[in-house]
Amino acid sequence: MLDAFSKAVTSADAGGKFVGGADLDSLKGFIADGNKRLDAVNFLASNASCIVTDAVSGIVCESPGLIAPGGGVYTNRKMAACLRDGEIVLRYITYALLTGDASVLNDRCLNGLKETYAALGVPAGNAARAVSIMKAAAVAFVNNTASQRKESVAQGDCASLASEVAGYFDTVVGAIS
Ligand SMILES: CCC1=C(C)/C(=C/C2=NC(=C\c3[nH]c(/C=C4\NC(=O)[C@H](C)[C@H]4CC)c(C)c3CCC(=O)O)/C(CCC(=O)O)=C2C)NC1=O
Repeated sequence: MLDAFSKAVTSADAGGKFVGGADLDSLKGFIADGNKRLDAVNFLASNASCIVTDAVSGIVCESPGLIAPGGGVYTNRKMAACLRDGEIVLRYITYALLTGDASVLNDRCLNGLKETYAALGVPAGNAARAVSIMKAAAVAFVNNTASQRKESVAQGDCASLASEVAGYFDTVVGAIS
């Protein structure tokens, strides 16, 4: 597992260099924005079931064949597996957001997922679409613009955290597409 700090050490050591300059500046920024980051993680974690169920019902609305016989979430067992996968992906994304590093997401969640989906006949396009709906919701939660679920928190600029989290969702889409 690599986080923003250990990554700076690993890359400095690889070059036999001290940690300094731009590396330290980016870690300073990481700490300065720490409370915002923790709030963002908390907003996503505490709204996880809302984010996931909304995305899965979204793909079913868009592609009703998913719940017809033979469809990707036809039968309760498959629907449950799909909702669970959404929760798993979101959980690993919150780990990445917490640490500022996608390696745990890549190593423990995405590694081999495309092949697993192909082997089981999970429709990759619909799965990617669900992830992008979750992305839109997550960005709204991080920016605290989710209209029905505003958090009372000091207002601040969370644009860079929002684009960071968006990037993790893009990583997931890229890995399963
Ligand atoms: C380490 C982290 C981890 C991941 C990432 C994971 C994913 C994962 N998703 C699976 C299945 C599945 N995943 C889905 C998901 C979907 N079907 C759709 O049509 C939708 C597009 C989509 C939801 C958005 C479904 C339906 C299955 C069951 C497929 C089947 O058994 O026929 C399976 C096969 C085993 C099982 O059914 O539990 C794995 C391993 N498991 C893990 O432990």
